[in-house]
Amino acid sequence: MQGHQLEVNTKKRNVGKTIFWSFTLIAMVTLLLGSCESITNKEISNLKLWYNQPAKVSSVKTSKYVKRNDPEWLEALPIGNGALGAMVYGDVNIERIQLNEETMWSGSPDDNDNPVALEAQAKIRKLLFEGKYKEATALTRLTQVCKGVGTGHGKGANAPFGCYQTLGDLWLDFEKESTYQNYHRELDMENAVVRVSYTQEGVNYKRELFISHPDQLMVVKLTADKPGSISFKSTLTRPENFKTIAKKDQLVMQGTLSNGKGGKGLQYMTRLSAINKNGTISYKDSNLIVKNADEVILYLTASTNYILDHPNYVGRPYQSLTAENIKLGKEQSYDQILKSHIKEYKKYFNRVSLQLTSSLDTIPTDIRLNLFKESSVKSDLHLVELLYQYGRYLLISSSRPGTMPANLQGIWANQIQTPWNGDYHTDVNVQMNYWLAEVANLGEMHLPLFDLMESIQKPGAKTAKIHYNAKGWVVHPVTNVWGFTSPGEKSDWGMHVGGGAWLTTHIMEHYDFSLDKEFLKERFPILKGSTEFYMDWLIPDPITDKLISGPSVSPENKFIAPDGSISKICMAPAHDQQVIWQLFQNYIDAAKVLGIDDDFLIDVQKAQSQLQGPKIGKDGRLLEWNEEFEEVEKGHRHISHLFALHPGFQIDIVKTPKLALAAKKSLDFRVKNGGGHTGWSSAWLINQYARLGEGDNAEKSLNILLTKRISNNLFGQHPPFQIDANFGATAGISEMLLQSHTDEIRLLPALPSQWKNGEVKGLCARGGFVVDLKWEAGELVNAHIYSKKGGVAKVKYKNKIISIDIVAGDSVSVPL
Ligand code: FUC
Repeated sequence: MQGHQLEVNTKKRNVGKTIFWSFTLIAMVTLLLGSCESITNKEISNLKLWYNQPAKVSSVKTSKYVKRNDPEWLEALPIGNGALGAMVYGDVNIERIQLNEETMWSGSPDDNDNPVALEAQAKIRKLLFEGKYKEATALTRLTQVCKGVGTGHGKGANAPFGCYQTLGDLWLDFEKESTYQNYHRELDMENAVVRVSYTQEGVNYKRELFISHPDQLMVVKLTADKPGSISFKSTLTRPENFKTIAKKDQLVMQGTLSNGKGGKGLQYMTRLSAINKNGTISYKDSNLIVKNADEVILYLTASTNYILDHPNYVGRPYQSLTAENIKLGKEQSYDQILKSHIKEYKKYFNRVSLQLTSSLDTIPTDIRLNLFKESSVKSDLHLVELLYQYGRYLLISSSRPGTMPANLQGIWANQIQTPWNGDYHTDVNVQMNYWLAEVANLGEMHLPLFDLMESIQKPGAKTAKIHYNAKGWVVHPVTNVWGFTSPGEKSDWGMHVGGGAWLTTHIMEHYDFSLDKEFLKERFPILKGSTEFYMDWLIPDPITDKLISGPSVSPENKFIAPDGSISKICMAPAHDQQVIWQLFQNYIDAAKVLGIDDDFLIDVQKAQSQLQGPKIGKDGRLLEWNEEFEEVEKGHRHISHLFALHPGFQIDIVKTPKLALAAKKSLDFRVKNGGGHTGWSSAWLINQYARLGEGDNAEKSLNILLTKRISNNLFGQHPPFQIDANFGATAGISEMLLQSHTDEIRLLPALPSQWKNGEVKGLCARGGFVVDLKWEAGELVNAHIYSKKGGVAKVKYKNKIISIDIVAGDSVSVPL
C-alpha cells in the first residue's frame, strides 16, 4: 500500500460504522476453506519492462511516409514528462535516443469552413427522409466536406492541417564493434527511469536515462567501472529541416517546420550539453566529442515557439527557455535532478497499486509476451499488472497540467509523416486516451484535454455558424493544434458531428470525481456552447416529431440503404442520439451544481425528453441506425451505438436492464463477427463487457489485445502504434474492479474467474472517493473507502447495497 491513500487509511482504518452484511459469515467460511494461493507483499520493483537485448539501431531505417512502424522502434522504451519524450534503444555500440517535443507540428491555422454546406443541408435531409440515400450521399460528398485538402487523407505533413513529427535523434557513437555480454535493459515504471548495462572488453558499462518534469530536461548518465573507459561522438539529427552546430559548450539543433502552404511554420530548438568526470569533452562542428572519461552526464532540452492560443498560436520564447533549462540543470548534481524527478513522478504513480499475483518477475517482458501469445491457456497475471501500470505510466509521461493532450501516439512519434498525422481524433480516440485519468487516480493529467476544448471554441463557433447556422461550437472527427473544426475532406468519415458532445462529457466526469466546483465554473461555458450547438442542430422527425440529428454518420460504419446503395450518411444515428442525451444530462447536472436555473435549462430538459432515444431491433440488438439497416461490416471496429453503455451511462444493467440486454446482444454480435480487431477497439470491448458485469468476457477482450495488438515494448497497436489501446486497457481493467457511473459504487463488478486473489489500492470513484479492495478466492475480503470531500457512498458488492456517510478526510473500512 502506498501514497496518500495509505497514510489516511492506516490512520483512520477504524473510523467506519459497524454495519454488517448478512453474508459476512459465508464470505469468511469461503475464505477459510479456499485453497487458493494468497497474495503476499511483492516488491513493487517488479514493475519493470525488461529485456536481454537492445533495440537495434542499425537494422531498419525509419520510413518517411509509410503507415507502418519501424519494428525496432517498437522494441525501444518510452520516457517523457508530458512535453518532452524519448524512445531509448539501448544499443551497445551506437545508442539512439529518438526524441519528441509535443508541439512539433507542421502546418498552420487555415480557413476550412465550407460556405456551400449550409444551403445543401435541407435538401440532403429531404432526400434522406424520402429514402434517396444514393443521391443524399452524393450531395453530402459534394457539399458537406471541408474546404481544401483537410487532413490530406491522414497524410497532412505538407498540408495546412499539418502533422505531429519527430524532433529527431540523439546519437552516441561509441565507435566500437566488439561483442558484449551481460546485457540488460529496463524501464523502471516505479521511478520512470530507463537503465542499460552490459560488459564490453572487460568493462562494465551503465547508462541511466530519465526526463524530468521539474527540470524540463532529459538527463543521461554514462558510467563504467574502469577509469577513462567512456569515449563517444554524439550528434543530433532529424530527417528534414534541421541544422546542428556546436555553440560554446552546447550542441544546438534548430530548424523551421513547413507551414503546409509553401512557407515557414513553427520554429524549434534542441540543446545538448555535457559534464564529464576526467577525460575531455569538445564541441566541434555538429558533434560533441567525449574522450576517455570516467563518467558523463548529458543534458538535453527542447522547445518550439508554439502556444495553444487561437488564432496565432505562436509566441513561446523557446530559445531562452531552452538556454535556461540547460543552465539550471548543469548547476545541479545528477543526484539532485534524479531525486526531484523521482519524487515528483512518484507523487502520481504511487497512488494506485494493483496486485494480482505474488510471483516475482523472472521472465523478460518480450519473452513473457510471446509466451502468452503462443499459449492456449491465456493467463499471465503479471502481464496484466504490467499493462495496467504501463497505461498510468504513459499518461503521466505524456499529459501534464499545462501540456498539450496526449495525441494518437501520446508524445512518441518517430516519423515526419506520423500515421493519421498523430492528431486528435474525436470519434473515440482522444476520449479513450483519458478514460483512465479519473478512475486510475490521475485527475490532473486530464486537464490538458480541457485546454484543447477551450481553444477550439472560437474556430468551432465559426464552423457552427457557417456549416449549420447554429449557435455554440462544433468539432468534427478530427482536430489538430491549429483549431481545425470543420468536417473532414471525405464526408463518409468526416461528417461525424458528435465530437463536441463526446469531448465535453469529460468536463462533468472530471467534476464528478473531483467535486471541484471552481473547475466546473471555469469550464461551464464550453459545455454550454456545445449544448447550444446541438439544440440548434436537432430537428423534429417529420413522422414521429422526435428530435433527431443529421445528416451525419455512425462513425465509420456503412449500411445497406433501402434504395440498395451502400451508405454511411443518414439521419438520427444512435450514436448522435446517445452523445447528445449525455451532453444534455451533463449540462443539466452542471447547471444544478452551479445553481443555474434559467429558460435555457428548461429548453435543454425538454429537448432531452424529446430525443428519439435508443431503439431495439427485431433480433433484440440495439440499433445502430434509426431504422433496421443491415450493416456492411458486421464486426466493425467502432461500437459507437454502444456509447450509452460505455463511456456514457444512459444504459446500465441495473437502471435500464432491457436496453443493457440489447446492448449486450449488439456487442456479442460484433465480437462474433470479428469486432475488436484494432487495438483501441479491443480495449473498448474490455470496458463494455465490464459495464455489463461480464468479467470473463472483459478478460477475453484483454487477452485478445495482449495476443494480437501489443508490441514488445507493450505499445498498443492499431496497427500501427496507437496509444489509445494502452489507455483504454488500463481504463477497462479499472472498470472491472470498480464502477461508479450510476449513484452506486460497485465493488469488483466484473472480476474474471481467473483473477482469484488480488488487491487494488487507490482507485477513484465519483463523489470524491478513493477505494482499496482486497479479494481472495474470488470474494471481496476487505474494502476501504476514503472521502476527499465528505459525503454518502452508496456501496454495492454483488447484491448487497450499503450507504456509508463519510466525513471529508476520513477512511472507512466497509463492513463486509
Ligand atoms: C478513427 C478510427 C481508425 C483510426 C483513426 C486514428 O478514425 O476509425 O481506426 O484509429 O481513428
